[in-house]
Amino acid sequence: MMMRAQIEVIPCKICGDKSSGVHYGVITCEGCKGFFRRSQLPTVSYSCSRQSNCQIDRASRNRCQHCRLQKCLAQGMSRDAVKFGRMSKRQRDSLIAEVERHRQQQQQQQQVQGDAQSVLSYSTKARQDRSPQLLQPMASAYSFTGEAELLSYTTDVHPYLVCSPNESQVSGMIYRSSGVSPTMRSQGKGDNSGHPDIRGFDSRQPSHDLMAIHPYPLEDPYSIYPHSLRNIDELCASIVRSHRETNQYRVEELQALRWKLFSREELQAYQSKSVDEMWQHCAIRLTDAVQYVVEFAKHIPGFRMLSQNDQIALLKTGSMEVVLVRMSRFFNTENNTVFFDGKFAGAEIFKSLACGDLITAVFDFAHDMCGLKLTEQQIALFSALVLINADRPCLEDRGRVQRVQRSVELGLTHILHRDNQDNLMHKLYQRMAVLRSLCSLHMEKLRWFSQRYPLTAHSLFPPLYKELFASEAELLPGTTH
Ligand code: HC3
Repeated sequence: MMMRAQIEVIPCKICGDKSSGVHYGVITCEGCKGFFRRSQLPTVSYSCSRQSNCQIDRASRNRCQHCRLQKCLAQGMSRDAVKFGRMSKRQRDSLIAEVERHRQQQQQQQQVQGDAQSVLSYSTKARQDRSPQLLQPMASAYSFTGEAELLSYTTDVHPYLVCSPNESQVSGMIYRSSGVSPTMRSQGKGDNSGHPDIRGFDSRQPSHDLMAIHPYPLEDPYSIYPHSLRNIDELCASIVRSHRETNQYRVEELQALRWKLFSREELQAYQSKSVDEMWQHCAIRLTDAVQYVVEFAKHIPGFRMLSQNDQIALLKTGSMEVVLVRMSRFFNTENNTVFFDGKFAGAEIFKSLACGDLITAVFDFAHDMCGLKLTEQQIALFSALVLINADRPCLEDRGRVQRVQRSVELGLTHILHRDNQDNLMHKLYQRMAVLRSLCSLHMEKLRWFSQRYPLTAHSLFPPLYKELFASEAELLPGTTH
């Protein structure tokens, strides 16, 4: 078991102070451990007197309890984490690797002190070839240093979420956790150890061979998969696990918070923000949510077999859609509120975005999705299908995307059949069309905003946000109108 002293090379995930170990599932200092413990008392409620986006660091951490708690929650601190006790072997191994990386990073920093990390340039060529931010390590949405923000080790966060601060190359990040790159893997090289061999799926079901349940002869879409993933159950289990471990919040946690609503004053604070302030605030929140979707995508079996450009093309068009699917998990249909910034809020909180029709449509969609009463497994497979869509524009190898899409479709069909809900499939295809219309409305608003507030759009939105929506909204320097 790793000594506490070793973990302490990793700074507190909340304020950056010297950490003292894993507390409530996250590596924190003693101060933030004690703060979180106190914040969980039933009588405690915090509010922010500013815009709920206070900087939390060693010096400022005591200035705003509301924002400090938000950061604790966002990093995954949870009372439940204690109940899970020891980490799994896989998580311990990854924690050891993270400690080693931090140690190397400290050594590098001593050797090359002062080398500022520059934000990767957004040259047109770079943008066309790869999206420097999109598949970057899980950095804070607003990070301009290029420094990867290491994700905490909550006990239910899959180790692959650990990002190495040293890997600045997109390809390094995409393939890091598998240990092999797609070209090596398709030539039968490399081990498949990077692929979780998960039996967590409903073992009562006989393991279906793909061909056994598909009604018509089909080129085996698994031909691009490693031999370890040779049936539909493992495909589903892999996607469900990735979904579970890349959700910002557990449903049980949200249940416990469902009546924690913003006060009138807090709502006022949001509604008195200027349009560009609120857009910047939501852009950061949206980008945070997208980063979890990127991690989810990377562990959909077959996703990493696609070319990097195709992975980026699918994420650019599908990640916002998956955010909206996931939003239904933290939507309370009894009062039409959504969990946002640590409490539940109605559509009115977004008033200063000046996008009333978009917000109404998004809330209606969330409410409608709740009406389908999807299980977490169904949401997981549906999210994967939303992402792996061979009809998306600008794909290099549509056929390969089609093969992966088909296997995910089979997985979703398999799960719905198992749940005796075959009728849901066509409803989910209808929702996919609604998602596309929501995202084109979102792009329309973003074009309006970037013309009305060019400075904010070009220099105050998170780099990842600009990468995500750049092509359609001309948010990147060097793009011509
Ligand atoms: C979609 C949303 C922005 C994202 C908000 C998210 C998904 C962010 C992560 C939170 O954990 C949960 C959450 C709740 C509400 C979501 C917002 C509802 C409306 C708003 C807009 C449609 C997007 C605005 C972003 C913009 C306009 C800056 O691009």
